[in-house]
Amino acid sequence: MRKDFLWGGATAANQCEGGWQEGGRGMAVVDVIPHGPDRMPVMKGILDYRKLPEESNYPGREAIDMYGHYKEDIALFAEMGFKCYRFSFSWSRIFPTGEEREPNQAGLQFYDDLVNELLKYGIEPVVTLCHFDAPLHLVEKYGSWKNRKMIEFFLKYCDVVFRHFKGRVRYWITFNEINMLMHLPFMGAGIRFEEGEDEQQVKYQAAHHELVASAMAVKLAHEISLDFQVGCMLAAGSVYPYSCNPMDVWESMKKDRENYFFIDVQSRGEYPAYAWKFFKGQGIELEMQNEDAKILKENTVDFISLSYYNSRCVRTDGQGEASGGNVFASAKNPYLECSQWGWPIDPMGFRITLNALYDRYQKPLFVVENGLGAVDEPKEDGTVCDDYRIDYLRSHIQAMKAATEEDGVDVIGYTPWGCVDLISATTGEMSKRYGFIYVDKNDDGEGTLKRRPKKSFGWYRQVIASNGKTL
Ligand code: BGP
Repeated sequence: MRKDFLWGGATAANQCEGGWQEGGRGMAVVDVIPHGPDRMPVMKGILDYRKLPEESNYPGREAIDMYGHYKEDIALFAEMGFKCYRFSFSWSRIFPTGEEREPNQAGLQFYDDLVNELLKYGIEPVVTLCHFDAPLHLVEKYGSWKNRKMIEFFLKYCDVVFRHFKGRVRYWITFNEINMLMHLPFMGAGIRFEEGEDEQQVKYQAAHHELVASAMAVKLAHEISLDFQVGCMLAAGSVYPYSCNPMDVWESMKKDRENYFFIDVQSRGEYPAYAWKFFKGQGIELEMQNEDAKILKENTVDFISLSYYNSRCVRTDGQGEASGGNVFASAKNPYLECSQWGWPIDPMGFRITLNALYDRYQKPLFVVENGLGAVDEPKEDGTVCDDYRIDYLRSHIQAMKAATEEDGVDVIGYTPWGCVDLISATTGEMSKRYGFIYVDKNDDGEGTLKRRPKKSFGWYRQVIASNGKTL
């Protein structure tokens, strides 16, 4: 591993920060995504949150209250030896409606304090600008990313934070899992479908706006500081053909392209040929402005960040079971075990995915999410013996090491997801835990919010101390 390898952990404001009404913060889409059976339809943009029952439970509003606990959490990250910490700014904490001319000072102050706390311990901040939390006002008034005006609002926000944190924050990620827009449009991009709307058309038009916004953010960042490194972010995981039937192989290639599409634009600077043909075949017509092609071409990303939880698999014979995994449909792969949530566990798939991305783009890769969501059962004395999590992480780090040391892939860092337990994005549960640090809170929102290191905490500390040698 590189000497300066960025070991750390990752979270996002929408799932850990809470404090939804503190310091003048405005509402964001996460505040209206409930726990329970309505969650998926709301996240998909097919159920309007305004029609939900009054008593709905919104777990993101308090989450694990990192807003009130950040010092304690960062001290624990420092104890593990984190070199970096990936987190996100809540856009509506800085621009409560998204339309203000000036930023909310209390919001900026919160991130000032948080960033300074990290720097105090020598932890490099890695900031995601938008992680599933478009300001709700922009959703209501403009239809969120359906509308080109979002680019302007996003850039105003970027401009403020780039200038404000210049010299303190070096790594920026524009949109978390940009391809999630295709699967969970409301959560990913604040998109809710109106009756009669062509969903594909709406999603790809919104994607175009995000892609232009992302490229313009890269441009702005580079104008403000030559030291800034700006990355895109992909929910990754290679798609395997179920068999060597060429139809399965072809299908897997098409499925991979649905995701690569975004990174092809952000990394190579233009829409790939297959995308134009796809749009034509589907009757999708994108509204673009004259300068868009130039903006995309001239402002590609500096690095590619990714989440990897599992590989996927496709078959075209219509047989077999489906398998779970980060909202992407997949055929069940008989060679793999699954997590308690049915997500396949595939460390070799991690090596394959890293190689595939590096072969395609030849840009540094930053693994900003990976991990096992599992139920933890604290013993009577409160300790959590999460050997299953250690096994998962060990095997994935081994795969990443093989990709770098044996295959030559350039990986610059690794930040396991949910380094402190937080709210699950897909299910809204607290019981789907990823952390090295246990947080006392249950799915009904009860608990003291007390933090406590798990067994994996000490294990990860020695992984970092040995730069990945002691696993
Ligand atoms: C990714 C998201 C994260 C995170 C993770 C785990 O898609 O970027 O926000 O939540 O998946 O998913 P879940 O929380 O559903 O287990």
